[in-house]
Amino acid sequence: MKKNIFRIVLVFALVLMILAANAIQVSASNTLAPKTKTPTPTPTSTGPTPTPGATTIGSIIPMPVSITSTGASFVLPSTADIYVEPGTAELIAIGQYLADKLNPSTGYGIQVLTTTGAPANGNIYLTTVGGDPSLGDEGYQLTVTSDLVNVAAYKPAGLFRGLQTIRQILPVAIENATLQPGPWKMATGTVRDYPRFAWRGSMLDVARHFFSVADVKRYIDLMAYYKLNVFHFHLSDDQGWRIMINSWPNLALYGGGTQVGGTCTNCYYTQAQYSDIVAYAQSRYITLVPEIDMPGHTNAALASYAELNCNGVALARYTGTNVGFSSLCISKPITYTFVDDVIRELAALTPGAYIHVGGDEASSTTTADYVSFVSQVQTIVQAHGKQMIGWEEIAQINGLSTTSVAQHWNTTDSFAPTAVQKGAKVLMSPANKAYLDMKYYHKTQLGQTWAGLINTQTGYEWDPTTIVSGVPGSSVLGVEAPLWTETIVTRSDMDYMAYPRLPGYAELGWSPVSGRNWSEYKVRLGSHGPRLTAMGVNFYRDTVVPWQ
Ligand code: TNX
Repeated sequence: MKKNIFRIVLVFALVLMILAANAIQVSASNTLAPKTKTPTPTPTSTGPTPTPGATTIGSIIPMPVSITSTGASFVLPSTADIYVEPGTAELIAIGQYLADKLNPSTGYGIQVLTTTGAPANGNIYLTTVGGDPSLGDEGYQLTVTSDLVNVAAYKPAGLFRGLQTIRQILPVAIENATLQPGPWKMATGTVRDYPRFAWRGSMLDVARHFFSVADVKRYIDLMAYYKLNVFHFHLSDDQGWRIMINSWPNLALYGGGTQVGGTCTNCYYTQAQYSDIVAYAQSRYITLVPEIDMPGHTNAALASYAELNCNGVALARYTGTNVGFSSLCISKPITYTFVDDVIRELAALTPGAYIHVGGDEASSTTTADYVSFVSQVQTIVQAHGKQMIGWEEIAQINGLSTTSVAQHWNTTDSFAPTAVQKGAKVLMSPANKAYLDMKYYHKTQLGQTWAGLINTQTGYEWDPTTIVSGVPGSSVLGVEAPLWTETIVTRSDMDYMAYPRLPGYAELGWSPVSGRNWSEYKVRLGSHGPRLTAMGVNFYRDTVVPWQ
C-alpha cells in the first residue's frame, strides 16, 4: 500500500519536474517522499570543449594512478544531494561523512539519499553496484561530467578514498568550517586510482606525552584526507601506560599518572574510550593497530606492579627521555601471565588483524632472553587470533611466523633482511627518512636529531622498495611514519611535525613511482597550504615548498 502511494507520488513529481526519473528519497528520517528540491539546470554537454574558467583536475595528494581531464566543469548546485547505491547503512554513513564535510562551507543542506541507478543531474552519486574488482578494496573511479559527480568502487573503502579526491578537487574554501560564498566548481574528467601498498600508516606515541581522545581523533581525521589506512597507537612506554587493562588496573591507574616532564592526571584511555577511537578510525576505513612495547620500554608497568620485576621491587616511575634501560623479567612465569592478560584484553577490543608488541631497544636484555621472550609473545598473540607486528629486532626469533611483520626503523644495522629471509613482510619506517619527530632543520624548535634532519624534500625522496638492500619490493607491506612525542606536547606541536611531511609518506605509500618527483610534488604540496590552513592545521611552512 505504502509502496503504491509512493509510486504515484513519485511519478507525479517526476512529470512535474521533467527530470531524469530514477532517484528516490529514503532519507535518514525514513520519509518515503519524492525529492522536492529542483536541481539547478546544469549544462548537459560532456564534450571536450573547455568551459571558460575551468581547470584541469590537479593537485591531488597522494597523486592518483591516472587522471584524464575533459576541460569542462561541474558546479555543485545548491540543490545537490548525495545518492548512494546500494542503500546500505555502510554506504549511507559514507555519504553522510561527505555531506558533513560539504555542508558547513556550502550551506546547501546536502542530504544522503538512496537510489537505484544514476540520480538526476546536479548530484553526487556513490556506487559499488557492478564495481570493478580490478580497483581492489581501496580503489575508486571518480567521473566528473558537467552533469554529475560519480564515484564507483568495488568496495565501500574505495568510495571513501574517492571522497577525499572530491574534497581535494573542490575549491579550497570547501574545508572551511563556516559558510563560504562558492561557487563550488570542479574540473571534469576521470580519476582512476588505487594504492601501491596495502599498509599506509602513521604512529602516534601517546606514552611520552598523553593526548586527549579529541586530539587522537583529529589526527586520524587528517590521516584520512591523505588516504592513509593504518593508525598505529603507541600505548605504553617507560613514561606512561595509556590503556585500562581490567585484570591489571594499576597499569593505567598508577602507570598512567606520568609523562615526560612530570605527573599527568588520569592519562589513560578507558576501554570505552579506546573502543570509541577504534570505531572512529574504522568509520574512516583506517585500521587501528595497538602497541604495547615490550620487553623493554616497560618502566611504567614495572613501577605499577612489583611482581613484574625480577627482584620483586617496584621501580620508581620515570619522566625522562632515555631509552633502552627497562625490561620485563624474562625468567618469571608471571611475566607471561601478564602478557597474556594484556594481549587478551587488547585483542578483544581490537577488530584489526594486528597487535604490535614493540620489541625495540631491549638493550638491557640478552639476545638469548630476548629471543625466548618474543617467541613466547608471538605464540600468545596468535593464540588470541591476531598477527604479531614488532619493531625489526623481532626478526631475530627462530620461529618468526610468515604472518608476522617486522617494522624497519634502524638507520644502520637492520634486521629487516633477516625477516625477509624468514618469509615475513617488512613495514618501512626508516628513522632518517620517515620519523616525524626528527627536526626539519637544526633551527627547528621541536623534535630530535639522532637520526638526522628530515626536511620535507628528504622525507619525500626515497623509495620503500629500494631503501634496504635485502628487502625487495615483494616483501614490503607498506610505509609508516611514526610521531614520537618526547618533545611534542600540544595538538599544535603534532601538526607542526606531521605537516607537511605526512602527505609525502602518504604519497610514497599510495602512488605509482613513475611520473612523480620532488619538483612536481612540491608544487602540488604548495597548493595544499591553503587547504591545511582552512582545516586549522598548524603546518610548518618549509621553505623548500612553494606555498600558495
Ligand atoms: C627510538 S625507533 C625509539 C623510540 C623513541 C624514538 C625517538 C624505536 C623503535 N624506538 O622509543 O621515541 O627513537 O626518535
